[in-house]
Amino acid sequence: MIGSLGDPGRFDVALRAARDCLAGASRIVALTGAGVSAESGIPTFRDAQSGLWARFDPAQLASEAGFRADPALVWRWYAERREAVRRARPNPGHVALARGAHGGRTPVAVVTQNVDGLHARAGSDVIELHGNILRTICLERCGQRYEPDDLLPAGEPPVCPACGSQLRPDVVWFGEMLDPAALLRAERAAAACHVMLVVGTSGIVFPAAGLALVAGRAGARVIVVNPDETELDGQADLCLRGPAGSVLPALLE
Ligand code: BV8
Ligand code: ZN
Repeated sequence: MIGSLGDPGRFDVALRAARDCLAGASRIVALTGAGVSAESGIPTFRDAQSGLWARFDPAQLASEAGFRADPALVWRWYAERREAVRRARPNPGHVALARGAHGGRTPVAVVTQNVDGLHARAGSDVIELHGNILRTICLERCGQRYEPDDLLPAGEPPVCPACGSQLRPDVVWFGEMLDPAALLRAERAAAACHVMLVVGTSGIVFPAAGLALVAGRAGARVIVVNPDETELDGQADLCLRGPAGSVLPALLE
């Protein structure tokens, strides 16, 4: 069933059906993507290519080969995105997920593809599949690492003070493995949940998008929240076509 905010009658029917799905659920997981942070002013991964970055392919910039080919360019791209993240605040969608379902009595476990840290800032218990853009590590993984508030050495990119290589953002680039422990926790949560909310993701990037399939195959009800169609709509029991910042509070309150 698809309910679109553009068709209030059908949307209300779909929203009520989604709330019925949640009524008996005690294990709820939210798989989120860039769309849940859009209303916090952070361009979605594909939108992030506006302006100066329009002529670059994100999958090319967000890769080790892309970084090694032009470290200064990729470092500046991440520096711009870090500034946007530091200015951003969690929006009502993040807050609704952090509050949980059933008046806050049932927690929602968040598995996110986002690297902006906003779910944690809203108070969610979150698995970050693709790392965190505000953390910095050594390109050669010598062990040198910087937390979000640590002062970084100068340079675009800075030189690693421990081994002389370069520093890079602590995110998972295309072609890189996800942290096996994080992925295993996410797979277990997806396989055990009663309902999976798939929020603000185009469902293009794997293995993250595959978690919706894991949930569905294990018998969970899958509810997509997105203003547009996604690659995961075919696996959903329900699609609520609207922005996370207004749909999630209505769904979870
Ligand atoms: C892996 C961190 C394998 C970096 C990210 C060729 C070579 C190598 C790998 C591959 C290959 N071909 C395919 C692959 C697999 C690849 C992949 O999936 N590629 C895609 C493009 C096909 N995956 C990988 O490479 C992964 N690693 O497979 O390793 C391996 C195996 C063995 C040994 C070694 C390696 C790693 C993937 C992680 C990449 N890193 N991020 C950074 O951020 O800079 S991915 C990045 O893009 C995001 O984190 C996110 O995951 C993804 C963007 O997707 P979305 O979040 O969905 O965002 P998008 O913009 O697409 O959509 C936004 C949605 O929001 C839209 O639907 C929109 O409608 C909606 N929306 C808008 N407004 C709102 C809204 N929704 C709700 N409310 C609103 N208001
Ligand atoms: Zn180093």
